[in-house]
Order: sequence, then C-alpha cells, then structure tokens
Amino acid sequence: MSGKRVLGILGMVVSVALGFAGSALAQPVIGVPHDWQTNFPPAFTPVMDKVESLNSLLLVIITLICVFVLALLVYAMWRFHASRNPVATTTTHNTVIEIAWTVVPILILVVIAIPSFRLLYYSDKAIDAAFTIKVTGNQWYWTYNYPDLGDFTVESRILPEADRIKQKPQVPRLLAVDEEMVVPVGTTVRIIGTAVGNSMHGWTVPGFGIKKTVIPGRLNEGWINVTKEGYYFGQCSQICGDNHSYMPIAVRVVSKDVFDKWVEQKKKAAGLIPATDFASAATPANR
Ligand SMILES: [Cu+2]
Repeated sequence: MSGKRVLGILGMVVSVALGFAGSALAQPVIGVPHDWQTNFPPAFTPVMDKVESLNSLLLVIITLICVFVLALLVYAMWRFHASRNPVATTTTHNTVIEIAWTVVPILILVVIAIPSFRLLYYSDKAIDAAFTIKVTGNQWYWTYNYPDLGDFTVESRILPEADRIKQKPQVPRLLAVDEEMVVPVGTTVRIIGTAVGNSMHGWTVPGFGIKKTVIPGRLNEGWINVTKEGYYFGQCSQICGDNHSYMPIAVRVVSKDVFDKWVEQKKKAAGLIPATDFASAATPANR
C-alpha cells in the first residue's frame, strides 16, 4: 500500500471519529445522498426492498432488449451494406416476423406488469398498522399529527443555515428541520397525507420507498415500517411554489421506549395529560 493511500485512509478514520465526537444527534444520520451516487439509496422499509427488486428485474429486461436491438442494428448495417447487397430487396411484409414483434413485447409487458401491480397494491394500504400519522403539506412546511396517540401535532420547519451549523452540523445543508417526524423502529405506521392552502406537495423519503402527493381536500395513504434507527431525509417532490426547495422532510426513527417517552412529552406539552400524571407515568414502577 502506498504512503499516500495510508495517509488518505488515516484522514478518513480521523474525520469519521471527529464527526462522531462532535455529534449532537442520538441516532446516525442515514438516508442522505452522497457524492457519485448513481443508484437508489439503501432500503430501510419492506416497500423499498421490493422497489429495489423490481428495479433489478427491469434492469435485466431492458439490458437484454438494448443488447438485442444493438445486435440487430449492427447485423443489418453489415449484412445490407451496399457493397454486399448491390440489388435492394423488394420484400415489404413477413407475417411470421410481424406476429413475433407483436406477441413478444406483449409477453414482456405482462412479465413486468405482474410484479409491478403486486408492489403497487402492497405499498398502497397498511395492514395492521400500530397507529396513523397524518402528514399535512403547508406553504411551506410540514405538520405531523398523531391522532391515535392523543392527537398532538408537530410542526416541522427548515432550520436556518446558521442554526443548522450550530445544532445539527452532521445533517447536510437544506435537509435539517427544527422538529422531525418521530416513529418507532420496526413498527408499521400508516401515513395519510393531505395539504392545506392552494398547492399540492410531495411527501417523499427515498430510503422508505414512499412518495405521496398530498392534495388539498383529499387523503392519500401509504405506510412505512423502518428497520433501522436513525435520521432519514427526503424533500418535497411536487413543485409547490416559492419555498418548495425549503421544506425538507426529516424522520427520526427511535427505539420503542424512546418513542413512548417522546409521545408522553408531546402530550404533556400540548396539555393533553396533566404534568402530575406525566411524572407518575414516567416512574419505573408504572412502566
Ligand atoms: Cu414542494
């Protein structure tokens, strides 16, 4: 190994160690894009696992089609070159080939349609969800309402750049918010989405395989079940006006214990449970 390379690796180790030491966040920051990324982000929900499998199947199919078409093209250029084929053919129809180029693409489309529709319905409705979060797109921030857990609401707004550097330096620019959506790990959560005001928004978290257009006056449904604790990010994916670029989506995935404590704290802050109840509920004997 060359000296330069060893230095490079040492530099990386030191910067990673410093990154952890300076961390103000309890969970690792994951689900953010990185330099030279060309593929999907890693999957952190069952839906995204299936999205990636479908993508892999499609990649094989389109590669085979491209190679086949390219081979035909090269063969035709060689075989029917003027020097090899001075007298042009007068053939205009060939029934066998015409049936083949109609039937084969239909079969390919059926092969694609079956897993595609299966995935569409799989991602569409939550089965046995533990609770529901109602996502509302506002101009230009998100609100997360927890109707099954006391009906409290969290407002999630982008952190100004100076505050991001102070409070959440590990989070990339334009992705940090003051309050994240919080969900417990390994739990099926139903997401219903709508919007207020006069524009649509898109609640999209690539690592979760969810992309819901939220529309004033309508409810759209999806679900997540995140397999790993951490901070995850997405961005509004529906052009919605002036501050479309400044309404990032951040989701904090925590253990069930931490989540329960967070819910109690939110309910207390919203005046949904008296402070004394909260204090006694938090003692170990009552847990
Ligand atoms: Cu938008």
